Amino acid sequence: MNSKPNMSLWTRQSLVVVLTFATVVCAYLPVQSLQEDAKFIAIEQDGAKMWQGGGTINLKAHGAGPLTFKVINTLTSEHGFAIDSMKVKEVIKPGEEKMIDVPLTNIDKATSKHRAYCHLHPKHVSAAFLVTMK
Ligand SMILES: [Cu+2]
Repeated sequence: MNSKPNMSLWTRQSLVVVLTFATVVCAYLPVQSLQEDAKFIAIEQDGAKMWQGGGTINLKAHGAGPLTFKVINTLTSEHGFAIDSMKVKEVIKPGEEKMIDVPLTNIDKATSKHRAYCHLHPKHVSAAFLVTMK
């Protein structure tokens, strides 16, 4: 007789724990599964070294967190990775794979066209990409 209400109390408490856990998992999962907003790879094509990648990033769908770029240098010497309109300037070592976070406040909202280029070697081909608000 006594064990029945105790049992249901325990069930309810464990349900609360499970639901809390599920909520926490759901809150963090999209951030983790969405690894990067754009990927850039330094490659050599037809004798020209270039940053390849980009695409279109939708800031409205992205939400409030920083943009995350995955930057990979497949070449045998270091290359610069700079985006003036996002206050990004990094040097990527040969073979290095780097995640770069850009706070939304660093992004120039006056333009939707952005350009990732190598500031170490001006001749290297840049990658153009778009950031939209819709
Ligand atoms: Cu370079």
